[in-house]
Amino acid sequence: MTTITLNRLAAALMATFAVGVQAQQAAAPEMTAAEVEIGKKIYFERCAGCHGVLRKGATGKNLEPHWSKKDKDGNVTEGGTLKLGTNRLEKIIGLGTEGGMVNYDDILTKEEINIMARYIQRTPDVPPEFGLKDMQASWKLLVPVDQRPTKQMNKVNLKNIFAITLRDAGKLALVDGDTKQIWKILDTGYAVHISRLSASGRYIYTVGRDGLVTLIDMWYEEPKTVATVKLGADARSVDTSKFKGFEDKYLIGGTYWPPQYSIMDGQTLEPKKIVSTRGNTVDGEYHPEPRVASIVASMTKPEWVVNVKETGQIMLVDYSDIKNLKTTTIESAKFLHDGGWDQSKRYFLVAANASHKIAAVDTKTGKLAALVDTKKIPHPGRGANFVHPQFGPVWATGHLGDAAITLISTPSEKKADAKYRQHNWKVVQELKTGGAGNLFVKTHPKSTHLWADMPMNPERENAESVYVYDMKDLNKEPVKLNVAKDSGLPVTKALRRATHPEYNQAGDEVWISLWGGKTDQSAIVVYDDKTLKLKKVITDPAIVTPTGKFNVYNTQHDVY
Ligand code: DHE
Repeated sequence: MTTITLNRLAAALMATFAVGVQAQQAAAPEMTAAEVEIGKKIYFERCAGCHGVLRKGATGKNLEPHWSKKDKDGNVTEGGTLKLGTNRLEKIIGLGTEGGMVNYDDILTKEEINIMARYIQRTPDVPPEFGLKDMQASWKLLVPVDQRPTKQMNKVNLKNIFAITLRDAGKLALVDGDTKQIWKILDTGYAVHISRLSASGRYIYTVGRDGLVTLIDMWYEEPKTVATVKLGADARSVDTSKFKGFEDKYLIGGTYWPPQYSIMDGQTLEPKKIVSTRGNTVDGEYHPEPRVASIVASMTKPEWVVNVKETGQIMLVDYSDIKNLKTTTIESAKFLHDGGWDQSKRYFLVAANASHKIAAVDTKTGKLAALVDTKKIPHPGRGANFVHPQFGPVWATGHLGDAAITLISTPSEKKADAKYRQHNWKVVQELKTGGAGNLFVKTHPKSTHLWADMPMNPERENAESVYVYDMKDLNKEPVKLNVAKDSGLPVTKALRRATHPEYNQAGDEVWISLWGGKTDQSAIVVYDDKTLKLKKVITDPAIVTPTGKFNVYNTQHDVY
């Protein structure tokens, strides 16, 4: 289906609002139809992720034209975009803010910034809904299961393959971790976001921001896309069924728009079910756009943990009978984003980022285990687990809005760890970093190092570097590695953000993406984890804007 059906849906929706919207648009600065189209496209590609399609705000501020914030006496303290006006909005978009909004003056032209400053003073455009029939119409089974290889047809060590997001190319690079050679580059969705592995380790599932899921089979001589399906208009997360007896059976995908999750066949992507996440926030307000953020598959029950951003509700979705779906809904805190398992894989810890909290859910009891206050805007990626010399098992998160890595004590059922129980769910230490703007922390059970990036820091020196902490002595100053300099690549106008440390299967190398401008040369920079010495720079004209990297073994087994 059907651009025609989609357009019909969109037209019907737009007609309903047309009269009211026209009256409200009258207050906004004039725009030509072509400028509105440019605004719509840039808003979707660059802004909707943080501010929401309906612009109600999440990690980013509310951007509705008539929104206002009042103090307890009813005085307006902040106004909507109409109150801010074109000049002020141009400055915010161009230069960014101290609140964490990045500057766009090196990404958008002056004209585009002006268009966006006017566009966001208009009433938000509402994209069409996307139901099961739409999803079924988008589904392409390129190779049926019975026509696929019955055994691995190549000699590659699949466990050490890295699936690397080539963000602005809309492609995925599969790089052989043993030889450091590019194995294959495949087309995926627009601004592809994350990749996850099937329980068997044979299939890679990749999701683009445009909602396109790509299923890649690594058993061929060369990896091949065997199915694709659209989840909706805007998506960030997928995971598979990993519980015993359900390996590779199902895939779940979460969308930002429409706000819902979808269940598919794990080997063909045939759409099976869609469930809406619209509903009430933990504060009791109805929200029309509660987006699905991180999703993770439990290995102790046939369940997925589905984190709903705007409502702050964590859903445990039981997939043992998808016709009669049972869901446990756990109240936590608003604006859930990314997260990972603790060491025991019983607790899932997720950032409620704009609430400055980490929520921990106990997947054994199906209850909230803790809500832990952190510094400003925690952003763990999947976090990092290790044994603290003084406090025992801890899980670490960095922050977008603060120069700190928070270490939270996590429960352990081991007898020897009983002495640490008094600390469980408390912040036991905060490590200082070189500045705010951290996105990902990472370690490995075989390593004594904790790696942290800060690609969103406004200073070039920081954004292009990573910090490495010695977990045996956390009071020691961390080692700062300037990844951009180490790469030996020429300096460019755009920042070359060093991001997303990822270990190889053996846990003795760390791969960092050097994420340059779309037309600049980027690279993957590999360090020896023990010596912290540069080991290899993987660069090629095809390595365009590399960001997330997913080592097959570590992703399959949640090693971090
Ligand atoms: Fe991500 C994970 C959402 C911007 C790289 N990102 C996630 C997850 C969510 C999310 C919900 C968790 C998925 C899961 O585990 O199921 N990301 C968003 C956004 O809404 C946001 C802030 C804005 C947007 O418009 O998308 C955003 N993310 C980015 C980037 O700009 C990054 C740095 C570069 C890129 O590739 O787009 C980026 N996000 C990542 C990566 C992960 C991720 C690499 C997976 C981390 C992991 O180790 O699992």
